[in-house]
Amino acid sequence: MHLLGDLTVEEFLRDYWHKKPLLIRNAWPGFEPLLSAQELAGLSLEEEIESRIVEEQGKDGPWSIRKGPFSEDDYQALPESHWTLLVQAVDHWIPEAAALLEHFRFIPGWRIDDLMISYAVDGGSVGPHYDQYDVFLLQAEGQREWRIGQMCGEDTPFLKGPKIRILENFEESGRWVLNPGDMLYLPPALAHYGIAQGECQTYSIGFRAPALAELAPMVLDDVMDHACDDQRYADPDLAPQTTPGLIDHAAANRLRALLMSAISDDARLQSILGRLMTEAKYPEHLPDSIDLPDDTSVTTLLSQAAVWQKAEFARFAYSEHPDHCCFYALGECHRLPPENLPLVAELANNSQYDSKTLKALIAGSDAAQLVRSLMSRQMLYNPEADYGN
Ligand SMILES: [Mn+2]
Repeated sequence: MHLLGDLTVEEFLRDYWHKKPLLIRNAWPGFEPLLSAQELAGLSLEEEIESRIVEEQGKDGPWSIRKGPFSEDDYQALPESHWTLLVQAVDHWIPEAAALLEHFRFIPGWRIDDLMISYAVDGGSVGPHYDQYDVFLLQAEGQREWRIGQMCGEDTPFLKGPKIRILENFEESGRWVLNPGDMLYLPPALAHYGIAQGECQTYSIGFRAPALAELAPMVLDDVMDHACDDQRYADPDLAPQTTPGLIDHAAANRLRALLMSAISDDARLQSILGRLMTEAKYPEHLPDSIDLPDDTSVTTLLSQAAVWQKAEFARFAYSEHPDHCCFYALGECHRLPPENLPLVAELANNSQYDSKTLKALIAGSDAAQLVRSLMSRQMLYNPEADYGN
């Protein structure tokens, strides 16, 4: 099943992805919510689960936001209308929610951020705003009206009072009421405003695009690690100077050439993306490592289950190079011989693994060591076993 209605994946990527909004009626025919409103509220009582409640008229003024964990009393005290509960990264806690994200693998998996579920009572909204992320908004239960507005940017003004970013101006350019199974795709920076019509649940499938400010320190570290003393500003093209104090554009071009040569290696840039994009979303909530018996081979350990599952908290990626391949997990790069490419591809392109397939792909000690380490750090688990996730 693909979720793009009449469009092919190629057409969607060419005409809409990262460019313009798209409404897909009945994208997921017969969609049933994974959790009831009560179960979702239950998640928001948990310490380690990131949740927020937004009230249009709260104690601290319009568009007030509170962070979870919440209590039963918090819910008792809420008004009958005009509030929204947002629960982040539901895919980390509910395997069925992680499985839902698999339907969005027509976008690189390492671009996926999480599944956020929003439950709203009648009139509930988080206000007119924009995000830096691409997002698919899948209507899971009830109805929500979505209005879309203008493209925003750095200079777009926000209301001064609220702690959440609410646009000062919203220039409506379209509106639709979404029913269960309908889906709206929004590119980054497009203003949008969703308002619940009665109780409803909306699933937001968000995609991360790393900011230059996040990437720059990693790029700098990489440049510093590889810099040699003979990589210097060089001016063999120097022309006679009548203004010896001037730093001219030719100087800027020479510096640019030096910097470009320092970041020209694809493998190093792939490693930066691989490490950044597989970092844990909640590093403080990683499970403890488990001790695996030293005298038991990894293939014997894998024989304990017919199927192994990628942990919901884990993000895997890989890259392919002439003389090696890399596997990325938890922000680390594991460098392996080129013959292990089929193994790292299997791990990163899927989220469930046939035990026989994995065993057949483990060739050599580096591969065995990698899989053992994924098992011991609980990034691979046996879904049948009760220690599970
Ligand atoms: Mn949004």
